[in-house]
Amino acid sequence: MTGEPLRTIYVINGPNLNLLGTRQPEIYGHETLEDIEAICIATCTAQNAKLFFRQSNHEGELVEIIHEARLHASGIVINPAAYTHTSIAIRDALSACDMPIYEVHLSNVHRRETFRHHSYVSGVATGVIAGFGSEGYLAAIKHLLG
Ligand code: CA2
Repeated sequence: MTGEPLRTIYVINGPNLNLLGTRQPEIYGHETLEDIEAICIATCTAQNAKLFFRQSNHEGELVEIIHEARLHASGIVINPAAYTHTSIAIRDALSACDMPIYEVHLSNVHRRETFRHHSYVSGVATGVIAGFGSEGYLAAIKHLLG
């Protein structure tokens, strides 16, 4: 044996988050998704944890990634982006995962348009973080690893 078993975190990002840093910095900040990935990797590496950082613009592919996480992860951090407000499929996939799940939003969805106020995901999440920008991802990871 060489120390404690490696913990595995999946950070899953939904549609259009690959465009971060290119438009609407007043809402989403200046960081790109690659910047966020880098700080997530640094946090996980420092805590001897393994990170899978994924993004897809396709609902079915996000469901597949969640199925993968269900088998390999000890915790999930997910920003489902616009699918937050529409996807029962993503909610159902998450509800099959027997591990802590943190829903993260860069912006405070509750002070934005009313269609962003409802989340299909929050009801199956362990916790929800909104409005802290990329720090929300780190807080969720730290909580999972703490
Ligand atoms: O605040 C968040 O993190 C959101 O999940 C972001 C989603 C939005 O639909 C949710 O209501 C809240 C949108 C992500 C798309 O981000 C873009 C960034 C730059 C340019 C275009 C889109």
